[in-house]
Formats: sequence, C-alpha cells, structure tokens
Amino acid sequence: MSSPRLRIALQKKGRLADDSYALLKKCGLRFAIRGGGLLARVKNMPIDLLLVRDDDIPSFVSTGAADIGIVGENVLVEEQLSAKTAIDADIIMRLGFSRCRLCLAASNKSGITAARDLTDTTIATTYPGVLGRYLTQNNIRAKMVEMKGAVELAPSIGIAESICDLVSSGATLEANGLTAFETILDSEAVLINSSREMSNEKRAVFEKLQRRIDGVIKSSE
Ligand code: PRT
Ligand code: ZN
Repeated sequence: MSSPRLRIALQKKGRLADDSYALLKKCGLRFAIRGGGLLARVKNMPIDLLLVRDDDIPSFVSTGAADIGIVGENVLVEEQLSAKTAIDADIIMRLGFSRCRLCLAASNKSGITAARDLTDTTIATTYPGVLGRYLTQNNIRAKMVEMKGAVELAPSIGIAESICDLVSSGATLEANGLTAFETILDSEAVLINSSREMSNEKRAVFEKLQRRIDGVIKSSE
C-alpha cells in the first residue's frame, strides 16, 4: 500500500537545495535536514521529503517514488527528451528561483558567432536531448559530444568548437574566453507532478501546500 504521506522529491545538496528548503519552510513546513538521510519527515504535516540528486527527480515523480518534486526546468525537459522510458511528469507551477539559460557559446577565435555557423562542427554539452531538439528544429547538421561536466573546457582542449551549457552570471564563460550567442532554453525551478491519481487525503495535503506555495510566490513578487 502506498504511504498516506505526501512525498516531495527535492535536491539534497546543490544550487536548488537551499531555496527549495527555504520555500517549504516559508510554507510553514517544519523539518530538519540531517547529513546522510534520504528521507526527512515533516513534523507538522503528513509530508515526507525525499532528498536526492536533481537528475533523479523527474523519474522518481514519473514512477511514483515521489508524488511531486522541485527540479530545474532544464533537467525536466532533458529527461523528457532523452530518458529511455517515457517520463510522466509535468510542470504545475514555476517557482522563480535557480534561474538560468541553456546557451550556445563559442570563443571569438572559432569564427562561430551565430547558430548558422554550427553546420559540420562539434558541440559539447550535458544536454543532448534539448540540444538535439534545437538542432533538428532549426535544420542544423552538427555533431554533439556529451560530457558529464566541465563542458566549458571542451573548446580549449580541442574536443569541440562550441558548447551548449547553463549560464547564470556568465562568469564561467568569460573565464574560459567564451561568448554566448544563442539561448535555447530559459529555466527556473519548477514544481512537478505526474498524471497518477492521489488518494483524497493526499490530494487535500497537496492542494493545501500548493495554495501556500502560490501565496509565498505572490507575496515575493
Ligand atoms: O548533485 P546534483 O546532481 O543534485 O546537482 P548538479 O551538480 O547536477 O546540479 P547543480 O546543483 O549545480 O544545479 C542544479 C540546478 O540549478 C541546475 O539544473 C539548474 O536548474 C540550476 N542552475 C542555476 C544552474 C546554474 N544556475 C548554473 N550557473 N546549474 C548550473 N550552473 C553552472 C553552469 O553550468 C556553469 O558551469 O554553474 C556554472 C557557473 O555559472 P555562471 O554563469 O554563473 O558562471
Ligand atoms: Zn545533477
């Protein structure tokens, strides 16, 4: 039998984590995050927090391991486009934090200053799904090389002529002599759920939380 407690998947540690915890605290949830635990119990509401890596959040929501989740839209869209099994997860609400852009960038020396210059070149990225969709939609024939991190180093070590990576302040691009010339996805943290039915009890908790999140977001605008 599935737990009667609403389970929310959150990033345990990283750029989404602190703002996700802060949002839930502003909604009145009382909980403590301790070192190694995967689950944190909310003391004053029938809610459990599942603390995981952000990449796992869409599939956890999709499979029912969590009822809802907070994740970067970039991760959600990438999972939807590239996961081996279909991801049943959709955006319920945009949360306004962890804003960033998925950008194409190249060095001035590369001669690449616009998307049309990418034909027959190689682009390094952690986002093959989103980038692949962009290239197809724009009829650009280019090769992709997937990297798990340090994408900004790819041009300087000769792996690729350009990159497709997340940008927030732009400092990382600048430090690596790269300039963004196109944004292919705007992203922020989003609240997601699946199409799976919830029990009436769970749904009531979910709706109450949703109203509170809505209130917190509106009051901070
Ligand atoms: O361990 P786990 O898998 O959970 O975390 P992670 O390392 O995969 O992700 P994390 O914590 O780095 O980022 C989580 C989410 O934060 C991302 O999926 C985005 O939705 C969001 N976010 C917002 C960012 C950035 N801003 C960002 N700047 N994620 C990554 N970056 C990277 C960027 O790629 C660049 O390399 O930060 C670097 C610095 O960016 P600049 O432009 O400020 O220099
Ligand atoms: Zn991750």
